[in-house]
Amino acid sequence: KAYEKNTITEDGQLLLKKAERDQIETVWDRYEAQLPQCGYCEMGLSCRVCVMGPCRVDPFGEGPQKGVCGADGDIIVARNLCRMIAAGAAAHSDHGRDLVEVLAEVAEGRAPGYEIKDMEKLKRVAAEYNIETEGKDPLKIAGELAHAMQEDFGTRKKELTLVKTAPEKRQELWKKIGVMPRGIDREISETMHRTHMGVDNGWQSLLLHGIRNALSDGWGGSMIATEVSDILFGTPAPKLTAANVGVLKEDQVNIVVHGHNPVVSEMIMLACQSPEMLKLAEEKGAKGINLAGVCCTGNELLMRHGVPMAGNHLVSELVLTTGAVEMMIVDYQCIMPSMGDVAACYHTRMISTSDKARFPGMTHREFHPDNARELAKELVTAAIENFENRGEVYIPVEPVNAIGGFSVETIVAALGGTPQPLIDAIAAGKIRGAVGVVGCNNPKIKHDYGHVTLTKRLIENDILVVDTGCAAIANAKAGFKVADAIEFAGPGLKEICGSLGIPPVLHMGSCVDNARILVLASALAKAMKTDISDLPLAAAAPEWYSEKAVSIGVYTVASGVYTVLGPMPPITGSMNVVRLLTDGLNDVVGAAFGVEPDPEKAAVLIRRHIEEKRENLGL
Ligand code: BF8
Ligand code: SF4
Repeated sequence: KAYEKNTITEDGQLLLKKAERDQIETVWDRYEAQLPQCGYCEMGLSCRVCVMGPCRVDPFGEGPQKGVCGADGDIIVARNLCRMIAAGAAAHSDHGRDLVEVLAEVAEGRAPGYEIKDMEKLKRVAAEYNIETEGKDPLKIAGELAHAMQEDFGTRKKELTLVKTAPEKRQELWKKIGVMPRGIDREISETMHRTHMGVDNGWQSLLLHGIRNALSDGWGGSMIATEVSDILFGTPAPKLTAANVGVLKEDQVNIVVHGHNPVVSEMIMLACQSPEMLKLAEEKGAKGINLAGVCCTGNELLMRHGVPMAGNHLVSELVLTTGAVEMMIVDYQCIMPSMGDVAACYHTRMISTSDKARFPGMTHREFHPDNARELAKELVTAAIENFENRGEVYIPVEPVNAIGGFSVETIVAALGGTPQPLIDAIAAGKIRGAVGVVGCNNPKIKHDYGHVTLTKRLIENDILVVDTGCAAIANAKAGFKVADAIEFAGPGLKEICGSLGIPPVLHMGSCVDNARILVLASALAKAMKTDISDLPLAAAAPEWYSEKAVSIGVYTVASGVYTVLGPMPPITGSMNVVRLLTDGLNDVVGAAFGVEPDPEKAAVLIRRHIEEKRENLGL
């Protein structure tokens, strides 16, 4: 087999060969076994919302045009899309809630090992919630903030608190069109209600609520997740790190964390650093304990501590085929249910940790704020003890260096305390604009090809790239995140990044950290006294797969940013929905979606868009 068709990465190709030798079934094998995938589902035209169905609408106009209840293609497509938004918003926001609960436990002194790491941020966020901070005990502030944030989740019948950090024009627009998010859980719940049979059967009104639901994620659940993570674990600052499977070490105990919430991975990291554990590792013949990440919990650790990254979503199974991983510890989201099966072929121990996420072939050890520190030590001890059970180890590549940790605070500090120098560089045309390249991997697109190709084309055309999620990992592996990567950039971007000593591609974190990109866009718009939709910005999700990505895409567009998707969402069964999302939304929120699986062509679409925005601004 030629694995060049599956992935552009060297480690991916070599490990796919190893997987074949070891008779490991991977995500690509299972994808092929599913082909051809259901055309009705691909177009969004199948419905199993109720048990009068399941129903399908014939896209060729010959068979049934309505489901048993009478829903037509427009209604079915819109309903399905809204349910994807709700699931994505729920995933991000429930992750945010878990952090808020830890913050509340810290305030009560019931979470040994967790603490307030960024006092300044605690005060700043508390001030957004109108909490008095002067002379107050930080734990008291933390408790009040946790409580106020919990209110944001519920039925406040007003507005989410952090929405007010958006530009004023944007907030007015959201009010005017009726999409101002009220409560995080409320919007998710209302989506489920509206999409029940016989409730909202206007495809436009459904999609408008879908927008409100997505905004409750971006400016609500995700933003809370990011802010509270910074408060508890520190606001990221640039740190040198490394990426690809070569970060695993043959002579050390390798522990890999996979999933999303730093609540677990931070405790594992602390346990790995304890002298007691290091001593035990040495006793067992290892040179040390090597912690590495996969996916977004990896991004959380990379951003704050420079913990290296073994790989992104599509190579998560392959990381195990190295035979070098003593233990993989997972929490939730994007963890393939096949992981336990793969691990069973090696000595790797698999541990699930969340009360809401179980997996076949894993041992379940539940983390809670009160037991996290002790349990982390116990697990790290077990991982060290597993070192002697290793079989053959295959780590076929050397890691690539990368710099991570570009929080908005850091970027603004690098610019000298205000976004003005960035605005000046954009105005002078040295930087044409900025683009967020975000999202997943998907076996429908050659692994990492979408991210890396698009990013390369953008930076060589003087467009600054900020990235998150699995896109950020792809770009780190491609070598775009070291200061020397300015060699890949056009002359203007090269000059600006060179003088600031930063890479042309800035790692802004995990997927909930797309909220950081919203904050940055908002800061630029405010400094230019305009709305986000006027700026030469765009976003892209070249290899997206998940419901979370649908929610992100929708809140990004609703925030005024043109967004180009790689894989086509399941909406082509309704030309009305397609037209609204790809064009009509321009008149509603000042931005719309594009869909273009070829990243070369996507780059052209984005460059055109950025030049158009520049022209409108008179630049
Ligand atoms: O939240 S980019 S594959 S790991 S969904 Fe998942 Fe997609 Fe990766 Fe992170 Ni985001
Ligand atoms: Fe069929 Fe309507 Fe039930 Fe959907 S809600 S399954 S279209 S009857």
